[in-house]
Amino acid sequence: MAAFLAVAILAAISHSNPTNANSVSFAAEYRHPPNGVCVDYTVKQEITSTNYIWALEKFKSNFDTIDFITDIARKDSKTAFHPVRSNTKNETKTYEVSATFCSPKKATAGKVNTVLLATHGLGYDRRYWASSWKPEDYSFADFALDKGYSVFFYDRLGVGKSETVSGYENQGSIQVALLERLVELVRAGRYTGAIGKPKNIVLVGHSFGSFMSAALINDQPKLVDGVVLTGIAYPNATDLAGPDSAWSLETFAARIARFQDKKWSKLDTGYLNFADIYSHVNGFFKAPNYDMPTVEYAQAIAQPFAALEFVSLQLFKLDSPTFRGPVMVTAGENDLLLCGGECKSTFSSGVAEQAFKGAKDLNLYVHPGAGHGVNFGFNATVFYGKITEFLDKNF
Ligand SMILES: *[C@@H]1O[C@H](CO)[C@@H](O)[C@H](O)[C@H]1NC(C)=O
Ligand SMILES: *[C@@H]1O[C@H](CO)[C@@H](O)[C@H](O)[C@H]1NC(C)=O
Ligand SMILES: CC(=O)N[C@H]1CO[C@H](CO)[C@@H](O)[C@@H]1O
Repeated sequence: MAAFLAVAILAAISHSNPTNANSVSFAAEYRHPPNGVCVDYTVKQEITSTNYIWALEKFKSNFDTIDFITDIARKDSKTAFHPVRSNTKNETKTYEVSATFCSPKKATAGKVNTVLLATHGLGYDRRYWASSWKPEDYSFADFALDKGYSVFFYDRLGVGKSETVSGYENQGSIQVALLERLVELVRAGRYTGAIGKPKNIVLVGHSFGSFMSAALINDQPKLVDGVVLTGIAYPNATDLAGPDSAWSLETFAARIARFQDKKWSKLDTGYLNFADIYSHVNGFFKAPNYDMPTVEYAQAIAQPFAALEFVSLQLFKLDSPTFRGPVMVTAGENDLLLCGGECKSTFSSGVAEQAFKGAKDLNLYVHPGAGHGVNFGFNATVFYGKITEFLDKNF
C-alpha cells in the first residue's frame, strides 16, 4: 500500500500520468482547519420550491449528452432549445445537506460574530473552500479563520456528503430554497456553537454558488448583511449571465459520470462530469497561473453536476438593486466561462453597478492571471486578502 502510494505521488510530481495519479495521491477526506473550532452537521429540512420539469429524454449515452451541450451552445438556444417544460411545479420535499461550521480558535472581538456562509459551484463540493492540499496556499476557510471570521460551508445538494437526488430534478430553485433555510438556521444560532446568534451573515459564493447567492438576495434583499460573489461577472445589461454562459458548458466536455467511474454509480445519467483533467483545466485554470499537483488535487475532488442545475442557472435573476448591504463581485482576469477569457473589460461594462445600485459598498475586483477556479490558482491567498479587506471595511 505504502509503495503504491509512493508511486502515485511520484507520478503526480513527475506529471507523467496525471489522471491515473488522482485517485490515490491525495487524501479525499474532508479536513477541519486547525485554526478553527469546527463541527460537522447534517441538516435535514423540508422546503418548498417552484421547480422546472425536465422536458427531454433522459440521457442513455454520451451521444445524448453532447447533443444536449450542442443545443445549449447554439447562438439561439434561449429561444430554440427547450430542455424544460414551459410550466413549473411547486414541490415540497425533505432534503439533507452536509455542512461544517468553524469559528476561529483565536477570536478577534466582533469578527467572530460575522459568519461567512459559503456555497461552492458546479464541479466541486465544499472542499473548494477548504483544500487539504497546501491549505496555507489554497484554503479559503483557513485564511478567513485566521482573519477572525467564522465560516459555514456545505456540500450543495447532490454532491459530496449531501443527499443524492436525480440529475433531472436537482436544480437552482431547490438549492436557493435550501440556502435560504441555512441562512435562517444559522441566523437562529442553530449551528454556530459557542458564538450563538451571529451579528452578520455574509453569503460567499463561487460560480453556481454565486449565482445562487445573487438569486437569493434578488428574492430576499433583507435576508443577509453582505455578499461576496466570486467566479461571476456581469457582462451584459439585458442578459446578466451573459450570452457566453450557454457555450461555457462546452469547456467541461461533460460526460455521464456513472459511465466514467464506479464511484459515481449512485448517480443517474443526469449527472455529468469533466471528460478529463484537461477539460477541467480548460474551464477552471489558466496557464501559467497553476501547478500540476494542485490541478491533480482539484481533479481528485471534482464532483459531477446535474444537467438540470446547469439549465436552471440560466433562469436565475442575478440583480438586486434594492439590496442595501455591501457587495463584492470578483473573478479571475482570464475567466473563460464568465468573461470569455478576459474580465477587465467585462468588469468595466458598468452592468454590475446597475445590478447592485442600492449597495452600500460595491467592490469590483479582477484577480490578475487567474482562471475561473481562483481558489486553486497561484496567489489565491492574495485573492482571499482582497475579500477579507473588503469584509474588514464593512463589518
Ligand atoms: C407556486 O408557488 C408560487 C409562490 O408561492 C405561487 O405564486 C404560484 O401560484 C404557485 N404555483 C402553482 C402552480 O401552484
Ligand atoms: C447583450 O445580450 C443581448 C441578448 O443576448 C445581445 O443582443 C447584445 O448584443 C449583448 N450586448 C453586448 C454588449 O454584448
Ligand atoms: C501578486 C503576487 O503575489 N504574485 C505572485 C503570484 O504567484 C507567483 C507564483 O507563485 C509569484 O511569482 C508572484 O509573485
